[in-house]
Amino acid sequence: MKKIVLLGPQRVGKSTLANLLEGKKDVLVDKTVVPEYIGDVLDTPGEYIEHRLFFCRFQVLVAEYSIIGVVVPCKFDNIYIPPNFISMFPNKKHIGIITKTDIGDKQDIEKCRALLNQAGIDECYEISIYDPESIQRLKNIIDKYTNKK
Ligand SMILES: Nc1nc2c(ncn2[C@@H]2O[C@H](COP(=O)(O)OP(=O)(O)O)[C@@H](O)[C@H]2O)c(=O)[nH]1
Ligand SMILES: [Mg+2]
Repeated sequence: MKKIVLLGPQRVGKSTLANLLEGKKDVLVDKTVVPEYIGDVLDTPGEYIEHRLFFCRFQVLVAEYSIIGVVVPCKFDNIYIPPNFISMFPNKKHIGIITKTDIGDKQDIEKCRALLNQAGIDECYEISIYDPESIQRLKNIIDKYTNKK
């Protein structure tokens, strides 16, 4: 099994994170238009969670991955994730990833946690690309759940 699929709205930092998780720093990411396989990480376009049309496609894509990571940014205005969305994937480990914590405060993070909880995800991790320790912590969690280094 590969490690993790990153799923979340557009511009939340999925592609940047996918590269960092695979040890690739300073990669300039463009808008993701198709699913991209980056080592053991699968990076998906925002449309995969924003439009129901893509849900079935996503269900096929995740088959060979252990974890689904739902990514939301610390500060957001208008993000909708269907309630209990994650129940569509009963056999996967689910984690929430709150990005861009460098531009938010505790209240913003609580709002993210509430959004992720509503989507059916209890376990959440906070990261910022400017805080290498936060990325390492997330890497360790992913390795723990996949028994892979
Ligand atoms: N401040 C801040 N910006 C970030 C962080 N992670 C990503 N970004 C920026 O957010 C923008 C969108 O990132 P991208 O990885 O393309 O998002 P995606 O559409 O979800 O794949 C880019 O300008 C990134 O540099 C972070 O932790 N903090
Ligand atoms: Mg992207």
